[in-house]
Formats: sequence, C-alpha cells, structure tokens
Amino acid sequence: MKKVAIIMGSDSDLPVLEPAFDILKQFNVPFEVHVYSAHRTPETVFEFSRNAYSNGIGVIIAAAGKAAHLAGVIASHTAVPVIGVPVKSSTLDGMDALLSTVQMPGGIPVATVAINGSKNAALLACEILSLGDEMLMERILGFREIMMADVLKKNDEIFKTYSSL
Ligand code: RP5
Repeated sequence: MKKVAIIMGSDSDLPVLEPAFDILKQFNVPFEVHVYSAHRTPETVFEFSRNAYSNGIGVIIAAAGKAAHLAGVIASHTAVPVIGVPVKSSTLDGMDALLSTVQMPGGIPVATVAINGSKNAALLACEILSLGDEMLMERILGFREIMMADVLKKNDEIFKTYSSL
C-alpha cells in the first residue's frame, strides 16, 4: 500500500496532528512523520516533495500555522495529492493559516481542511488511498456505521431525557 506522509512546519504543531496519527493507525495505513519548514528548511522540503512519488507516498498531509505556505510549496513540487491542515498557532487564531492554505491560485491544488482539522485530513487521505484498496474502503464504511450508531444512541438518550411531550 502507498504511504501517507505527514509534514509539519514546526514541532510546536505536533499536538494538532495526534488525531491524524490515531486515524491512520486505526485504518492500518502506513505513514511517516517529518518536521520540514518551507521557510526554515526550504531545500529539504524541495527534496522531499520531488521524491515523494518515487518513495511510495500516495497522499501528503501538510500542517502549518501563521503565514502557512508549506502545503502550497510541497504541492508545487509534486503531483501527489496534498491535504493542507491550517494550524491555530498565532494571535489570529489560525485564520491566517486557513487563508494562506486554502487560497491557492489555480493550477496547484491543496485540499484544505478545517483549522486544526487533522482528523478529517487523515480520513480524506484514507479515502483517497481506498480507491485502489477495497479492504480499506470497507474499513472506512464500517467506521461510518459505528459513528452513525453512536449518534443515534445519543439521540435516544437526549430525546428521552429532555423532551417534554
Ligand atoms: C509555522 O509557524 C509552524 O507551522 C508553526 O505553526 C508556526 C510557529 O512555529 P514555531 O515558531 O513554534 O516553530 O511555520
């Protein structure tokens, strides 16, 4: 199976990415994790991105805060799909990172999830990889079934506790 690569702009972003690690482990999707910065280690980002496809990487998750250009820079050097996670790490509460990540000019796409939305980034990465892996697709559908049953159970409890009929 192709791997997912998770790249963060700084080790200070690490806590935001823990939900992504959990999801990928849950779905048995192999992943590697790096701290590479578009402005502090530009050459490493270039090398990584240029070699991503030949290194067996099928999806890249790029998380960064502030003037977050990491996802766009990676995407500019590879056609491996890039999912951007804007990180809330500044006085602007992540709005700066969200706009920097999501507003890519036409030609170089970055699929951007919510601020700190690494869980959905990992799920989207699994969905992309599942197009070539029926068992992974089954695991994702099973996960959704469990989620649905969980919400309906909560609905039952809240309906019984709070309704006044
Ligand atoms: C970004 O700047 C990183 O992704 C991080 O979110 C933010 C702050 O980085 P540090 O100064 O904590 O290393 O590049």
